[in-house]
Amino acid sequence: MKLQLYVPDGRYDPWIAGFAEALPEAQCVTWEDSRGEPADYAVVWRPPIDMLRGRTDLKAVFNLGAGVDGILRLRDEDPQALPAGVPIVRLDDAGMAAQMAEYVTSAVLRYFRRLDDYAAQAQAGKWKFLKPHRREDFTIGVMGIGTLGTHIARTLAGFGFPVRGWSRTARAVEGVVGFHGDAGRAPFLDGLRVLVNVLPLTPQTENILNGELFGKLAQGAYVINVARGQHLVEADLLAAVQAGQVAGATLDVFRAEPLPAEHPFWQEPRITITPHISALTLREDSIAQIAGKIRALRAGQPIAGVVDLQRGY
Ligand code: OXD
Repeated sequence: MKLQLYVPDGRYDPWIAGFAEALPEAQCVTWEDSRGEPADYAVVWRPPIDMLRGRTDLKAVFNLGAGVDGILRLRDEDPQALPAGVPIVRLDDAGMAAQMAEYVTSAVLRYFRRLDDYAAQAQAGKWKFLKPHRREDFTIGVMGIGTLGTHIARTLAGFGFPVRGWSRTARAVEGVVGFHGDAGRAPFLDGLRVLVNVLPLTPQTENILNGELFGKLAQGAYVINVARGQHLVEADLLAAVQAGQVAGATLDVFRAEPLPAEHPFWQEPRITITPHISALTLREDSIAQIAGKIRALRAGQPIAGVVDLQRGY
């Protein structure tokens, strides 16, 4: 059995060592060293356009992340870029849900407890009480109730916040008020104090965080984007922050990464920037999950995380 790997940073050694341990029966090769050779499985993150085209030798393509846009968007460049009939499998959770819940919760609590305001006061040597927000007025909306979004919504509900969830189709999560589809979008957004985006990136969700949406949130709402930069119309967010409609934002993802030095977000103190770290791919967990799925496939068993190519996630 042959596994062909592609990671954009070219740091293959730990992946090869990990698969050698988790799946000793497999020969693990890099795409660069085995271009043109058949393999049984590809394990990739943001593969190059010519890696998967026509690859009917593959039994499955494993994506080293939760979001599969880096693979599916190859079709925009070349409609034949993906091999017909070969399943694409995303990581489900693999340690990411807990990391994302930590990240989002810390951003929410920082805003809820006014810690940025206190930090600014401390800089100015000012000791001053600020009126606290009321938890019961602090409705948080999570857009995207998949594995990661469900964990985030449950974690926030565990702090006693009123939490709403929005998804394409109806999803029931205990302690979370569910909305779905186009009809559910306006009531979901109405008056939210915090909006958290964890949606998959698809043509339907691109640019979904825009001025029109910000206008439906409560005045002075807070925006957290941990999904993809292409969800956000950056100029609209900047305008909404400058107009006070949005109080601030914590952004982990951007249209261009690394965020260019001249980007206006760097100059806006109400926007907190992190370099796409909200949920790192944990190598050991990912290798264990992929090895388990390969064994299941070889035993003819079903696996979770197979991407619906029409739906786009
Ligand atoms: C992912 C990511 O999709 O890291 O998993 O962005």
